[in-house]
Amino acid sequence: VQSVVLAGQLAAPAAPAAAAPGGLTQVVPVPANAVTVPGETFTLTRSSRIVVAPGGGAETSRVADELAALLRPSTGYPVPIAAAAPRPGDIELRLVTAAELGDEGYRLDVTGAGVRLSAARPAGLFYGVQTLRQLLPPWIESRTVRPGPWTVAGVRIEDVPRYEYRGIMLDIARHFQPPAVVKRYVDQAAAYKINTLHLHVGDDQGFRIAIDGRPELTEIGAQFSINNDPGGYWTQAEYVDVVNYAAERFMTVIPEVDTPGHTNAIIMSYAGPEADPVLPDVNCSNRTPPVWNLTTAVGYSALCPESPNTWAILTDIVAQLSALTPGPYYHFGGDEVPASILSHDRFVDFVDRKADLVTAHGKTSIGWAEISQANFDRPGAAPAVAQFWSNGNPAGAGGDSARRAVQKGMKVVMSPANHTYLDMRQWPTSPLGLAWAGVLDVSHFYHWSGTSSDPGSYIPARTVGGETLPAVTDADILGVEAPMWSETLITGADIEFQAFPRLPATAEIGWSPNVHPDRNLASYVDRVAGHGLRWQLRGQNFYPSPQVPWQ
Ligand code: TNX
Repeated sequence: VQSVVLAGQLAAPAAPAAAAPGGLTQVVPVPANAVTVPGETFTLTRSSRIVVAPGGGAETSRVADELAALLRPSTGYPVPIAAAAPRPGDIELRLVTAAELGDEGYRLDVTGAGVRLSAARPAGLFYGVQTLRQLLPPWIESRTVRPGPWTVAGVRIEDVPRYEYRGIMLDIARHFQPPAVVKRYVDQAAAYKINTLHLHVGDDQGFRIAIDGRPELTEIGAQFSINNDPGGYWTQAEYVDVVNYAAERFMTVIPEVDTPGHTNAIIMSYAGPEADPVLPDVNCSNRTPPVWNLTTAVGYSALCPESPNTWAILTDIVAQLSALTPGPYYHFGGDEVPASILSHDRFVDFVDRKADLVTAHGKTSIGWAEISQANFDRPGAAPAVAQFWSNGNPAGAGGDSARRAVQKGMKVVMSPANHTYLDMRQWPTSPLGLAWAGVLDVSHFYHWSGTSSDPGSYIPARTVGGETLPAVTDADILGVEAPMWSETLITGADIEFQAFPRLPATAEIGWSPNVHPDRNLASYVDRVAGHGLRWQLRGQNFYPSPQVPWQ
Protein backbone atom coordinates (compact mmCIF):
# COMPACT_ATOMS: atom_id res chain seq x y z
CA VAL A 1 0.00 0.00 0.00
CA GLN A 2 1.42 3.35 -0.98
CA SER A 3 1.22 6.26 1.39
CA VAL A 4 -1.87 8.40 1.29
CA VAL A 5 -2.01 12.12 1.89
CA LEU A 6 -4.93 14.46 2.25
CA ALA A 7 -6.11 17.02 -0.26
CA GLY A 8 -4.26 20.23 0.23
CA GLN A 9 -1.14 18.39 1.32
CA LEU A 10 -1.18 16.55 -1.98
CA ALA A 11 1.87 17.63 -3.94
CA ALA A 12 1.71 15.14 -6.78
CA PRO A 13 -1.57 13.18 -6.77
CA ALA A 14 -1.40 9.45 -6.21
CA ALA A 15 -2.49 6.86 -8.75
CA PRO A 16 -5.28 8.19 -10.97
CA ALA A 17 -8.51 6.33 -10.41
CA ALA A 18 -8.97 5.93 -14.15
CA ALA A 19 -6.00 3.57 -14.19
CA ALA A 20 -7.32 1.57 -11.28
CA PRO A 21 -9.22 -1.66 -11.77
CA GLY A 22 -12.56 -2.39 -10.15
CA GLY A 23 -15.09 -0.10 -8.61
CA LEU A 24 -12.94 2.99 -8.14
CA THR A 25 -13.88 3.83 -11.71
CA GLN A 26 -17.47 4.39 -10.53
CA VAL A 27 -16.92 6.52 -7.44
CA VAL A 28 -18.65 9.92 -7.51
CA PRO A 29 -17.62 12.34 -6.03
CA VAL A 30 -14.07 11.28 -6.80
CA PRO A 31 -12.25 10.63 -3.50
CA ALA A 32 -9.53 13.07 -2.49
CA ASN A 33 -7.02 10.24 -2.29
CA ALA A 34 -7.25 6.66 -3.45
CA VAL A 35 -4.58 4.08 -4.15
CA THR A 36 -5.19 0.58 -5.34
CA VAL A 37 -3.82 -2.34 -3.37
CA PRO A 38 -2.60 -4.64 -6.12
CA GLY A 39 -3.35 -8.33 -5.85
CA GLU A 40 -5.97 -7.93 -3.12
CA THR A 41 -9.69 -8.55 -3.59
CA PHE A 42 -12.41 -8.46 -0.96
CA THR A 43 -15.38 -10.77 -1.42
CA LEU A 44 -18.60 -10.34 0.54
CA THR A 45 -19.90 -13.82 1.38
CA ARG A 46 -22.77 -15.52 3.18
CA SER A 47 -20.73 -15.42 6.40
CA SER A 48 -19.72 -11.75 6.18
CA ARG A 49 -20.78 -9.55 9.09
CA ILE A 50 -20.82 -5.85 9.81
CA VAL A 51 -18.70 -5.41 12.89
CA VAL A 52 -19.12 -2.27 14.95
CA ALA A 53 -16.34 -1.43 17.36
CA PRO A 54 -17.57 -0.69 20.91
CA GLY A 55 -18.27 2.91 21.86
CA GLY A 56 -19.66 3.95 18.50
CA GLY A 57 -22.99 5.11 19.87
CA ALA A 58 -26.43 5.20 18.32
CA GLU A 59 -25.44 7.03 15.15
CA THR A 60 -22.78 4.47 14.28
CA SER A 61 -25.28 1.67 14.86
CA ARG A 62 -27.66 3.40 12.50
CA VAL A 63 -25.02 3.63 9.79
CA ALA A 64 -24.40 -0.10 10.29
CA ASP A 65 -28.16 -0.76 9.99
CA GLU A 66 -28.33 1.26 6.78
CA LEU A 67 -25.39 -0.64 5.30
CA ALA A 68 -26.97 -3.97 6.23
CA ALA A 69 -30.29 -2.88 4.71
CA LEU A 70 -28.44 -2.09 1.49
CA LEU A 71 -26.51 -5.37 1.32
CA ARG A 72 -29.18 -7.87 2.34
CA PRO A 73 -31.78 -7.66 -0.49
CA SER A 74 -29.36 -8.06 -3.41
CA THR A 75 -26.92 -10.54 -1.86
CA GLY A 76 -29.54 -12.58 -0.02
CA TYR A 77 -26.97 -12.92 2.78
CA PRO A 78 -27.96 -12.41 6.41
CA VAL A 79 -25.21 -9.79 7.02
CA PRO A 80 -25.63 -9.68 10.79
CA ILE A 81 -24.37 -6.74 12.80
CA ALA A 82 -22.01 -7.80 15.56
CA ALA A 83 -20.09 -6.08 18.32
CA ALA A 84 -17.14 -8.44 18.08
CA ALA A 85 -13.60 -8.70 16.83
CA PRO A 86 -13.58 -8.70 13.00
CA ARG A 87 -13.06 -12.00 11.17
CA PRO A 88 -11.88 -12.36 7.58
CA GLY A 89 -14.68 -11.34 5.22
CA ASP A 90 -16.22 -8.83 7.64
CA ILE A 91 -16.86 -5.12 7.18
CA GLU A 92 -15.68 -3.18 10.21
CA LEU A 93 -16.96 0.29 11.13
CA ARG A 94 -15.20 2.24 13.80
CA LEU A 95 -14.75 5.73 15.15
CA VAL A 96 -11.14 6.74 15.58
CA THR A 97 -9.27 9.78 16.80
CA ALA A 98 -8.18 11.37 13.54
CA ALA A 99 -8.36 15.15 13.40
CA GLU A 100 -7.30 15.08 9.75
CA LEU A 101 -10.59 13.39 8.84
CA GLY A 102 -12.65 16.25 10.27
CA ASP A 103 -16.41 15.89 10.80
CA GLU A 104 -17.16 14.21 7.48
CA GLY A 105 -14.00 12.48 6.24
CA TYR A 106 -13.34 8.75 6.30
CA ARG A 107 -10.70 6.15 5.63
CA LEU A 108 -11.63 2.99 3.76
CA ASP A 109 -9.26 0.02 3.57
CA VAL A 110 -10.27 -2.83 1.32
CA THR A 111 -8.06 -5.91 1.26
CA GLY A 112 -8.54 -9.64 0.83
CA ALA A 113 -8.93 -9.85 4.60
CA GLY A 114 -11.88 -7.51 4.86
CA VAL A 115 -13.14 -3.95 4.75
CA ARG A 116 -12.20 -1.50 7.44
CA LEU A 117 -14.02 1.82 7.48
CA SER A 118 -12.94 4.43 9.99
CA ALA A 119 -13.91 8.01 10.65
CA ALA A 120 -13.69 10.55 13.43
CA ARG A 121 -17.45 11.14 13.38
CA PRO A 122 -20.49 9.06 12.36
CA ALA A 123 -21.08 11.29 9.32
CA GLY A 124 -17.72 10.13 8.00
CA LEU A 125 -18.79 6.51 8.40
CA PHE A 126 -21.97 7.31 6.47
CA TYR A 127 -19.98 8.82 3.60
CA GLY A 128 -17.58 5.89 3.64
CA VAL A 129 -20.56 3.57 3.27
CA GLN A 130 -21.72 5.56 0.24
CA THR A 131 -18.28 5.06 -1.31
CA LEU A 132 -18.25 1.34 -0.48
CA ARG A 133 -21.64 1.05 -2.15
CA GLN A 134 -20.19 2.45 -5.38
CA LEU A 135 -17.11 0.21 -5.13
CA LEU A 136 -19.37 -2.86 -5.08
CA PRO A 137 -20.82 -4.06 -8.40
CA PRO A 138 -23.91 -2.08 -9.56
CA TRP A 139 -26.15 -5.09 -8.90
CA ILE A 140 -25.70 -4.43 -5.17
CA GLU A 141 -28.55 -1.93 -5.66
CA SER A 142 -30.97 -4.66 -6.75
CA ARG A 143 -34.02 -5.17 -4.59
CA THR A 144 -34.08 -8.87 -5.41
CA VAL A 145 -31.39 -11.51 -4.92
CA ARG A 146 -28.61 -11.58 -7.52
CA PRO A 147 -25.79 -14.08 -7.96
CA GLY A 148 -22.83 -11.75 -7.37
CA PRO A 149 -19.91 -12.29 -6.98
CA TRP A 150 -19.73 -9.35 -4.57
CA THR A 151 -16.11 -8.40 -4.97
CA VAL A 152 -14.22 -5.15 -4.44
CA ALA A 153 -10.67 -4.70 -5.72
CA GLY A 154 -8.18 -3.79 -3.00
CA VAL A 155 -8.03 -0.07 -2.38
CA ARG A 156 -7.10 2.41 0.28
CA ILE A 157 -9.09 5.64 0.32
CA GLU A 158 -8.67 8.68 2.51
CA ASP A 159 -11.33 11.22 1.72
CA VAL A 160 -12.44 14.58 3.09
CA PRO A 161 -14.81 17.17 1.60
CA ARG A 162 -13.66 20.44 0.11
CA TYR A 163 -16.71 22.43 1.32
CA GLU A 164 -18.78 22.05 4.47
CA TYR A 165 -22.01 22.99 2.65
CA ARG A 166 -23.12 20.74 -0.23
CA GLY A 167 -26.75 21.45 -0.91
CA ILE A 168 -29.86 20.72 -2.86
CA MET A 169 -32.84 23.06 -2.94
CA LEU A 170 -36.32 21.81 -3.70
CA ASP A 171 -39.23 24.17 -4.40
CA ILE A 172 -42.40 22.61 -2.99
CA ALA A 173 -44.26 25.94 -3.34
CA ARG A 174 -44.72 26.14 -7.12
CA HIS A 175 -45.75 22.50 -7.21
CA PHE A 176 -46.61 20.85 -3.94
CA GLN A 177 -44.75 17.66 -3.06
CA PRO A 178 -45.73 15.27 -0.29
CA PRO A 179 -43.07 14.31 2.28
CA ALA A 180 -42.54 10.88 0.68
CA VAL A 181 -41.24 12.43 -2.55
CA VAL A 182 -38.85 14.68 -0.65
CA LYS A 183 -37.56 11.74 1.40
CA ARG A 184 -36.77 9.79 -1.75
CA TYR A 185 -34.82 12.75 -3.10
CA VAL A 186 -32.96 12.99 0.22
CA ASP A 187 -31.85 9.37 -0.13
CA GLN A 188 -30.82 9.83 -3.74
CA ALA A 189 -28.80 12.98 -2.98
CA ALA A 190 -27.20 11.61 0.21
CA ALA A 191 -25.69 8.84 -1.92
CA TYR A 192 -23.54 11.60 -3.46
CA LYS A 193 -22.58 13.08 -0.08
CA ILE A 194 -24.99 16.04 -0.28
CA ASN A 195 -25.45 17.27 3.30
CA THR A 196 -27.93 20.16 3.08
CA LEU A 197 -31.60 20.20 2.05
CA HIS A 198 -32.87 23.73 1.43
CA LEU A 199 -36.67 23.49 1.31
CA HIS A 200 -38.42 26.35 -0.48
CA VAL A 201 -41.81 26.28 1.25
CA GLY A 202 -43.31 29.70 0.55
CA ASP A 203 -43.69 31.50 -2.78
CA ASP A 204 -46.32 33.30 -4.85
CA GLN A 205 -48.21 30.15 -5.73
CA GLY A 206 -48.29 28.41 -2.38
CA PHE A 207 -47.46 28.36 1.32
CA ARG A 208 -46.69 24.79 2.36
CA ILE A 209 -46.21 24.37 6.14
CA ALA A 210 -48.95 24.84 8.74
CA ILE A 211 -48.27 27.72 11.13
CA ASP A 212 -50.03 27.55 14.51
CA GLY A 213 -52.45 30.42 15.03
CA ARG A 214 -52.38 31.30 11.33
CA PRO A 215 -54.64 28.79 9.61
CA GLU A 216 -55.22 31.23 6.71
CA LEU A 217 -51.70 30.65 5.43
CA THR A 218 -52.42 27.06 4.54
CA GLU A 219 -56.24 26.95 4.30
CA ILE A 220 -56.10 29.72 1.71
CA GLY A 221 -52.43 29.93 0.76
CA ALA A 222 -51.87 26.23 0.10
CA GLN A 223 -54.89 25.46 -2.07
CA PHE A 224 -53.21 25.44 -5.45
CA SER A 225 -50.05 24.88 -7.42
CA ILE A 226 -49.04 26.45 -10.74
CA ASN A 227 -51.57 25.90 -13.58
CA ASN A 228 -54.29 25.14 -11.02
CA ASP A 229 -52.57 21.86 -10.23
CA PRO A 230 -53.43 20.46 -6.82
CA GLY A 231 -51.98 22.24 -3.81
CA GLY A 232 -51.26 20.92 -0.35
CA TYR A 233 -49.27 21.56 2.77
CA TRP A 234 -47.35 19.72 5.46
CA THR A 235 -48.35 19.64 9.09
CA GLN A 236 -45.58 20.60 11.49
CA ALA A 237 -45.31 16.93 12.45
CA GLU A 238 -44.68 16.04 8.80
CA TYR A 239 -42.01 18.73 8.56
CA VAL A 240 -40.30 17.42 11.70
CA ASP A 241 -40.48 13.90 10.28
CA VAL A 242 -38.67 15.02 7.11
CA VAL A 243 -36.10 16.95 9.19
CA ASN A 244 -35.44 13.80 11.22
CA TYR A 245 -35.31 11.59 8.14
CA ALA A 246 -32.76 13.91 6.57
CA ALA A 247 -30.75 14.04 9.81
CA GLU A 248 -30.51 10.25 9.80
CA ARG A 249 -28.76 10.67 6.45
CA PHE A 250 -26.57 13.44 7.91
CA MET A 251 -28.46 16.07 5.97
CA THR A 252 -29.40 19.42 7.54
CA VAL A 253 -32.68 21.06 6.54
CA ILE A 254 -32.86 24.81 5.88
CA PRO A 255 -36.40 26.16 5.58
CA GLU A 256 -37.13 29.08 3.26
CA VAL A 257 -40.21 31.25 3.20
CA ASP A 258 -39.30 33.77 0.52
CA THR A 259 -39.81 37.45 1.50
CA PRO A 260 -40.49 40.31 0.88
CA GLY A 261 -41.20 39.30 -2.73
CA HIS A 262 -42.60 35.97 -3.90
CA THR A 263 -45.32 36.39 -1.27
CA ASN A 264 -48.56 36.30 -3.22
CA ALA A 265 -49.76 33.25 -1.25
CA ILE A 266 -49.22 35.05 2.08
CA ILE A 267 -50.85 38.24 0.83
CA MET A 268 -53.83 36.39 -0.61
CA SER A 269 -54.27 34.51 2.65
CA TYR A 270 -54.85 37.79 4.46
CA ALA A 271 -56.24 40.04 1.78
CA GLY A 272 -58.72 37.77 0.05
CA PRO A 273 -62.42 38.50 0.52
CA GLU A 274 -62.98 35.35 2.56
CA ALA A 275 -60.10 36.02 4.90
CA ASP A 276 -60.74 37.18 8.40
CA PRO A 277 -59.19 39.45 9.45
CA VAL A 278 -58.50 41.24 6.17
CA LEU A 279 -55.12 42.93 6.26
CA PRO A 280 -54.76 45.03 3.12
CA ASP A 281 -51.80 46.86 4.68
CA VAL A 282 -49.51 43.86 4.20
CA ASN A 283 -49.90 44.14 0.43
CA CYS A 284 -47.34 46.26 -1.39
CA SER A 285 -47.60 44.31 -4.63
CA ASN A 286 -48.85 45.75 -7.89
CA ARG A 287 -51.80 43.37 -7.81
CA THR A 288 -55.13 44.02 -6.16
CA PRO A 289 -56.39 41.03 -4.26
CA PRO A 290 -57.93 38.64 -4.79
CA VAL A 291 -55.61 37.67 -7.60
CA TRP A 292 -54.26 34.17 -7.60
CA ASN A 293 -51.15 34.02 -9.66
CA LEU A 294 -50.93 30.44 -10.76
CA THR A 295 -48.61 31.08 -13.67
CA THR A 296 -44.82 31.17 -13.69
CA ALA A 297 -44.69 34.97 -13.36
CA VAL A 298 -42.16 36.38 -10.90
CA GLY A 299 -41.37 39.80 -9.46
CA TYR A 300 -44.80 41.29 -8.81
CA SER A 301 -45.54 40.64 -5.12
CA ALA A 302 -44.16 42.24 -1.98
CA LEU A 303 -45.02 42.47 1.69
CA CYS A 304 -45.04 46.04 3.00
CA PRO A 305 -42.06 46.69 5.27
CA GLU A 306 -43.98 49.41 7.13
CA SER A 307 -46.92 47.22 8.15
CA PRO A 308 -46.93 45.90 11.73
CA ASN A 309 -49.09 43.05 10.43
CA THR A 310 -46.30 42.03 8.06
CA TRP A 311 -43.98 41.64 11.03
CA ALA A 312 -46.56 39.90 13.17
CA ILE A 313 -47.07 37.27 10.47
CA LEU A 314 -43.36 36.90 9.76
CA THR A 315 -42.52 36.65 13.45
CA ASP A 316 -44.88 33.70 13.82
CA ILE A 317 -43.42 31.99 10.75
CA VAL A 318 -39.77 32.55 11.70
CA ALA A 319 -40.35 31.62 15.35
CA GLN A 320 -42.14 28.37 14.57
CA LEU A 321 -39.96 27.17 11.70
CA SER A 322 -36.82 28.03 13.68
CA ALA A 323 -38.07 26.07 16.67
CA LEU A 324 -38.82 23.05 14.47
CA THR A 325 -35.46 23.17 12.70
CA PRO A 326 -32.36 21.91 14.52
CA GLY A 327 -29.90 23.19 11.88
CA PRO A 328 -28.16 26.56 12.22
CA TYR A 329 -29.71 28.34 9.19
CA TYR A 330 -32.94 30.05 8.21
CA HIS A 331 -33.27 31.18 4.57
CA PHE A 332 -35.46 34.24 4.15
CA GLY A 333 -35.40 34.62 0.37
CA GLY A 334 -34.92 38.23 -0.69
CA ASP A 335 -34.84 37.70 -4.46
CA GLU A 336 -36.51 39.52 -7.32
CA VAL A 337 -38.18 42.56 -5.77
CA PRO A 338 -38.36 45.24 -8.47
CA ALA A 339 -37.53 48.77 -7.34
CA SER A 340 -40.86 49.80 -8.88
CA ILE A 341 -42.57 47.86 -6.10
CA LEU A 342 -40.18 48.44 -3.19
CA SER A 343 -37.59 51.18 -3.53
CA HIS A 344 -33.98 50.28 -2.74
CA ASP A 345 -34.28 51.90 0.69
CA ARG A 346 -37.47 50.09 1.62
CA PHE A 347 -35.97 46.79 0.46
CA VAL A 348 -32.83 47.37 2.54
CA ASP A 349 -34.93 48.28 5.58
CA PHE A 350 -36.91 45.09 5.14
CA VAL A 351 -33.80 42.91 4.82
CA ASP A 352 -32.07 44.49 7.83
CA ARG A 353 -35.14 43.92 9.95
CA LYS A 354 -35.72 40.40 8.70
CA ALA A 355 -32.12 39.46 9.41
CA ASP A 356 -32.51 40.75 12.96
CA LEU A 357 -35.69 38.71 13.35
CA VAL A 358 -33.86 35.55 12.27
CA THR A 359 -30.97 36.33 14.63
CA ALA A 360 -33.41 36.85 17.48
CA HIS A 361 -34.67 33.31 16.90
CA GLY A 362 -31.21 31.83 17.14
CA LYS A 363 -30.54 31.16 13.46
CA THR A 364 -28.03 32.40 10.93
CA SER A 365 -29.63 34.21 7.99
CA ILE A 366 -29.23 33.03 4.43
CA GLY A 367 -30.78 34.89 1.53
CA TRP A 368 -30.50 35.09 -2.23
CA ALA A 369 -27.55 37.34 -3.03
CA GLU A 370 -29.70 40.44 -3.57
CA ILE A 371 -29.72 40.73 0.23
CA SER A 372 -26.07 41.85 0.06
CA GLN A 373 -27.47 45.33 -0.69
CA ALA A 374 -28.48 45.56 2.98
CA ASN A 375 -26.37 46.62 5.95
CA PHE A 376 -24.75 43.33 6.94
CA ASP A 377 -21.58 45.31 7.70
CA ARG A 378 -23.17 47.53 10.31
CA PRO A 379 -21.72 47.29 13.84
CA GLY A 380 -23.26 44.39 15.70
CA ALA A 381 -24.77 42.75 12.63
CA ALA A 382 -24.80 38.97 12.91
CA PRO A 383 -22.83 36.84 10.41
CA ALA A 384 -24.98 35.98 7.38
CA VAL A 385 -24.79 34.09 4.11
CA ALA A 386 -25.60 35.18 0.55
CA GLN A 387 -26.64 32.59 -2.02
CA PHE A 388 -25.23 33.63 -5.40
CA TRP A 389 -27.48 32.67 -8.32
CA SER A 390 -26.77 35.10 -11.16
CA ASN A 391 -26.22 33.71 -14.63
CA GLY A 392 -24.52 36.89 -15.81
CA ASN A 393 -20.83 37.10 -16.70
CA PRO A 394 -19.15 36.42 -13.34
CA ALA A 395 -16.10 38.49 -14.31
CA GLY A 396 -18.38 41.45 -14.97
CA ALA A 397 -21.39 42.90 -13.17
CA GLY A 398 -22.90 39.40 -13.00
CA GLY A 399 -20.64 38.67 -10.02
CA ASP A 400 -21.29 41.89 -8.10
CA SER A 401 -23.99 40.61 -5.74
CA ALA A 402 -21.49 38.08 -4.39
CA ARG A 403 -18.62 40.59 -4.31
CA ARG A 404 -20.79 42.97 -2.27
CA ALA A 405 -21.54 40.12 0.12
CA VAL A 406 -17.83 39.41 0.59
CA GLN A 407 -17.13 43.10 1.03
CA LYS A 408 -19.63 43.10 3.91
CA GLY A 409 -18.13 40.03 5.54
CA MET A 410 -20.82 37.56 4.46
CA LYS A 411 -20.16 33.98 3.47
CA VAL A 412 -21.33 32.82 0.05
CA VAL A 413 -23.13 29.71 -1.22
CA MET A 414 -22.47 29.27 -4.93
CA SER A 415 -25.46 28.43 -7.13
CA PRO A 416 -24.78 30.11 -10.49
CA ALA A 417 -28.01 29.40 -12.38
CA ASN A 418 -26.28 28.47 -15.63
CA HIS A 419 -24.20 25.80 -13.86
CA THR A 420 -26.34 24.49 -11.00
CA TYR A 421 -30.05 25.03 -11.73
CA LEU A 422 -31.61 21.60 -11.99
CA ASP A 423 -34.88 23.03 -13.30
CA MET A 424 -33.19 24.18 -16.51
CA ARG A 425 -33.93 22.09 -19.60
CA GLN A 426 -31.47 19.40 -20.58
CA TRP A 427 -32.14 19.65 -24.31
CA PRO A 428 -33.88 22.43 -26.23
CA THR A 429 -37.28 20.82 -26.69
CA SER A 430 -37.49 19.01 -23.36
CA PRO A 431 -41.03 19.09 -21.97
CA LEU A 432 -39.54 19.60 -18.50
CA GLY A 433 -37.75 22.68 -17.33
CA LEU A 434 -37.28 26.34 -18.08
CA ALA A 435 -34.46 27.77 -20.18
CA TRP A 436 -33.85 31.35 -18.99
CA ALA A 437 -30.39 30.41 -17.69
CA GLY A 438 -29.66 28.15 -20.64
CA VAL A 439 -30.22 24.61 -21.84
CA LEU A 440 -27.88 22.78 -19.52
CA ASP A 441 -26.46 19.33 -20.03
CA VAL A 442 -23.85 17.60 -17.87
CA SER A 443 -21.00 19.62 -19.35
CA HIS A 444 -22.59 22.93 -18.31
CA PHE A 445 -22.90 21.63 -14.76
CA TYR A 446 -19.31 20.40 -14.69
CA HIS A 447 -17.63 23.30 -16.48
CA TRP A 448 -18.25 26.59 -14.71
CA SER A 449 -15.91 28.64 -16.87
CA GLY A 450 -13.96 27.26 -19.79
CA THR A 451 -12.96 23.81 -18.61
CA SER A 452 -12.62 24.95 -14.98
CA SER A 453 -15.10 23.95 -12.34
CA ASP A 454 -13.53 25.79 -9.45
CA PRO A 455 -16.04 27.79 -7.39
CA GLY A 456 -13.12 29.53 -5.66
CA SER A 457 -11.93 31.30 -8.80
CA TYR A 458 -15.29 31.81 -10.51
CA ILE A 459 -15.79 35.43 -9.39
CA PRO A 460 -12.60 37.51 -9.67
CA ALA A 461 -12.16 40.99 -8.22
CA ARG A 462 -13.59 43.84 -10.30
CA THR A 463 -12.92 47.54 -10.34
CA VAL A 464 -15.95 49.68 -11.01
CA GLY A 465 -16.21 53.43 -10.66
CA GLY A 466 -12.77 53.59 -9.01
CA GLU A 467 -13.75 51.03 -6.35
CA THR A 468 -12.29 47.54 -6.33
CA LEU A 469 -14.83 44.93 -5.32
CA PRO A 470 -13.21 41.81 -3.86
CA ALA A 471 -12.92 38.39 -5.47
CA VAL A 472 -14.96 35.52 -4.06
CA THR A 473 -12.45 32.94 -2.86
CA ASP A 474 -12.62 29.69 -0.94
CA ALA A 475 -12.14 31.68 2.26
CA ASP A 476 -15.56 33.24 1.56
CA ILE A 477 -17.33 30.22 0.13
CA LEU A 478 -19.35 28.00 2.44
CA GLY A 479 -20.15 25.61 -0.39
CA VAL A 480 -22.30 24.87 -3.41
CA GLU A 481 -25.99 24.16 -3.94
CA ALA A 482 -28.05 22.85 -6.86
CA PRO A 483 -31.54 24.42 -6.71
CA MET A 484 -34.61 22.86 -8.30
CA TRP A 485 -37.50 25.25 -8.95
CA SER A 486 -40.73 23.49 -9.79
CA GLU A 487 -42.74 25.58 -12.24
CA THR A 488 -42.72 22.67 -14.73
CA LEU A 489 -41.95 19.77 -12.39
CA ILE A 490 -44.93 17.92 -11.00
CA THR A 491 -43.99 14.40 -9.97
CA GLY A 492 -41.13 12.72 -8.14
CA ALA A 493 -40.15 11.17 -11.45
CA ASP A 494 -39.82 14.69 -12.92
CA ILE A 495 -37.54 15.68 -10.05
CA GLU A 496 -35.34 12.62 -10.55
CA PHE A 497 -35.21 13.16 -14.31
CA GLN A 498 -33.90 16.69 -13.79
CA ALA A 499 -31.45 15.76 -11.02
CA PHE A 500 -29.65 12.85 -12.65
CA PRO A 501 -27.00 12.75 -14.02
CA ARG A 502 -26.41 16.48 -13.30
CA LEU A 503 -26.69 16.66 -9.50
CA PRO A 504 -23.74 14.28 -8.91
CA ALA A 505 -21.59 16.75 -10.90
CA THR A 506 -22.44 19.53 -8.43
CA ALA A 507 -21.86 17.08 -5.59
CA GLU A 508 -18.37 16.37 -6.96
CA ILE A 509 -17.60 20.09 -7.28
CA GLY A 510 -18.64 20.49 -3.65
CA TRP A 511 -16.76 17.48 -2.29
CA SER A 512 -13.66 16.72 -4.35
CA PRO A 513 -10.45 18.74 -4.44
CA ASN A 514 -10.15 20.95 -7.49
CA VAL A 515 -6.63 19.78 -8.28
CA HIS A 516 -6.89 16.05 -8.82
CA PRO A 517 -6.23 13.87 -11.87
CA ASP A 518 -9.86 12.75 -12.11
CA ARG A 519 -11.60 15.96 -11.19
CA ASN A 520 -12.61 16.65 -14.79
CA LEU A 521 -15.58 16.16 -17.11
CA ALA A 522 -14.08 13.27 -19.09
CA SER A 523 -13.47 11.27 -15.93
CA TYR A 524 -16.84 12.28 -14.45
CA VAL A 525 -18.90 11.05 -17.37
CA ASP A 526 -16.94 7.78 -17.41
CA ARG A 527 -17.48 7.25 -13.68
CA VAL A 528 -21.17 8.21 -13.66
CA ALA A 529 -21.84 5.98 -16.68
CA GLY A 530 -22.17 2.91 -14.47
CA HIS A 531 -24.72 4.68 -12.26
CA GLY A 532 -27.47 4.39 -14.86
CA LEU A 533 -27.79 0.70 -14.03
CA ARG A 534 -27.69 1.49 -10.32
CA TRP A 535 -30.52 4.02 -10.72
CA GLN A 536 -32.59 1.61 -12.78
CA LEU A 537 -32.16 -1.11 -10.17
CA ARG A 538 -33.42 1.33 -7.53
CA GLY A 539 -36.37 2.39 -9.68
CA GLN A 540 -34.97 5.92 -9.98
CA ASN A 541 -35.59 8.05 -13.04
CA PHE A 542 -32.81 9.90 -14.90
CA TYR A 543 -32.10 11.61 -18.21
CA PRO A 544 -30.02 9.35 -20.47
CA SER A 545 -27.82 12.26 -21.53
CA PRO A 546 -25.91 11.69 -24.77
CA GLN A 547 -22.86 13.15 -23.01
CA VAL A 548 -22.56 10.06 -20.80
CA PRO A 549 -21.22 6.77 -22.25
CA TRP A 550 -23.84 4.69 -20.42
CA GLN A 551 -22.64 1.17 -19.71
C1 TNX B 1 -35.77 32.71 -10.56
S1 TNX B 1 -33.44 32.08 -8.95
C2 TNX B 1 -36.19 32.61 -9.26
C3 TNX B 1 -37.29 31.69 -8.95
C4 TNX B 1 -37.80 30.98 -10.16
C5 TNX B 1 -36.63 30.57 -11.01
C6 TNX B 1 -36.99 29.70 -12.15
C7 TNX B 1 -34.28 32.87 -7.92
C8 TNX B 1 -33.61 33.29 -6.70
N1 TNX B 1 -35.56 33.18 -8.19
O1 TNX B 1 -38.33 32.38 -8.33
O2 TNX B 1 -38.51 29.86 -9.78
O3 TNX B 1 -36.01 31.73 -11.46
O4 TNX B 1 -35.87 29.08 -12.70
